[in-house]
Amino acid sequence: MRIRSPFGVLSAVLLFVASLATFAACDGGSDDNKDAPTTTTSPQADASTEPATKVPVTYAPDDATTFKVIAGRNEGPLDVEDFMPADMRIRVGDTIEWTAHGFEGHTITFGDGDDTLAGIGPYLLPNPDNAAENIFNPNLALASRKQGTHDGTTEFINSGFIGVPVEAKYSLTFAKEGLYAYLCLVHPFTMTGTVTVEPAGAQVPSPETVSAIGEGEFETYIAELQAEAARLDVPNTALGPGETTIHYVQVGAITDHGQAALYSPGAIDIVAGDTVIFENDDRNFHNVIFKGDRELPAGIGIIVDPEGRGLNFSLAADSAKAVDPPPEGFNDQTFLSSGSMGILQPRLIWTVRFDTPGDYLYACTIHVLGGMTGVVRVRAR
Ligand SMILES: [Cu+2]
Repeated sequence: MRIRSPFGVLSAVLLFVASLATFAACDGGSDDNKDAPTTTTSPQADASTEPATKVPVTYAPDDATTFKVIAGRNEGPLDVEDFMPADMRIRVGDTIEWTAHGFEGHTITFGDGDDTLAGIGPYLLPNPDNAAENIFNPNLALASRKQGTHDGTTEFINSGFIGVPVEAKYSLTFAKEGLYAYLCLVHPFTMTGTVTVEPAGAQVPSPETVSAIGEGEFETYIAELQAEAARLDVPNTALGPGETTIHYVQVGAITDHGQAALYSPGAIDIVAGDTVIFENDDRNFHNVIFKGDRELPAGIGIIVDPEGRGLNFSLAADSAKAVDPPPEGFNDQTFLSSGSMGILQPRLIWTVRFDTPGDYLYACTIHVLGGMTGVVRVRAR
């Protein structure tokens, strides 16, 4: 889902259904092809933890061990949204500690496929304390009652949102052999993983090897995002009516492992009378808000659970409501909003004509934490 739109509980439900399908597909099997393994220094290299880069494989000590997995990490506007490594092999009594930090929260969620997750309900609910907001369903956003140990039953275990606005860790100890599928409820399209729990004493890669693989994957995935951001950060224009030009701005960018909270190109120089077409055709949702002479409206608020089950987030309904059509005499002092853009959002494309010279600053209120801003500089014809 990414953080869901304040509009469209229906959209959220549809997306939620999609996420359930993703989970079901991954449940009980690790057919999720991550990067193909490359060479390792050991002929016994473990095929279930596939290194993205060359990593020396050593093996875990016999006693109960903690393994660290990266559950999403960002560098500025580039957000890797994946479990690194995604597929783990451990032994009964071992613990996995996930570390999450990004500009969208993550969850580590184990369940019983469709049945348990279907019980969560819709992604978004009206905020009972503030009619101007939606909040995430607490079943999704907050930690489940059951924590600490996965005992092999199919009970729902959820970390709740972690990793935003600050880095957070989450641990589970595995008490029973088996293959356990899990996912991030916020990013089910990229964040799925498996934990294979073998008998105590089995030979599995060491925590150092696991961490090296995870760090290597992070570097690979960041490089992919950098390359995609660079590819998009070039002027993209077409002939418009009369002597004018149409300028395309890509809203957000994705790879198979994450997203870039960027407008591409972030700054454009145009001539009065030109048109800008903003487009977001990906799975994340964004908006384009010209704040004009106002403060940028609040996008997301943080709600601390009074029962200590973590953080929830509110979404200001106003923040992403489209101003349609753009007001007469639109200039750089006028508030104007695309509303929410993306697949399953009210629009993929938003077209704005700029007739008045000025510097038009804009931002995405969903990704202010990622610094998602842009500018259209309009000079006289
Ligand atoms: Cu955004």
